[in-house]
Amino acid sequence: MSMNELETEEEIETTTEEEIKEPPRYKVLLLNDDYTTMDFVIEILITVFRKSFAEATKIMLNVHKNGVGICGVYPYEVAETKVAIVHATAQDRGFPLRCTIEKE
Ligand code: TYC
Repeated sequence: MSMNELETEEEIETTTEEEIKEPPRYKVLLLNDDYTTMDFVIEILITVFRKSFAEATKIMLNVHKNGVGICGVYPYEVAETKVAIVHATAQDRGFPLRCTIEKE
């Protein structure tokens, strides 16, 4: 192999770093309000965020108490899709439930 076919050590390191870099992840944050029922929030956490009933109850009560809480962490498009499903479902049922995403 001739010298110009060889990658320099620096090139090899750069390539490797790019290959192992994980895609950025986004937290989906659920916001408290005074009108959405606790049962509906639990239903959303089970169906959209795949939580168990016990975990969904814990998350809902934490948001109720502290104003905001994490439902899950996902790649950007998955997080955005879940937010859109929550907003569409809440609007359909007449609840003002809101959630948002935040880069991890
Ligand atoms: N605070 C609401 C109530 O008392 C319950 C609730 C919890 C609403 C979490 C939104 O993200 C939320 N009915």
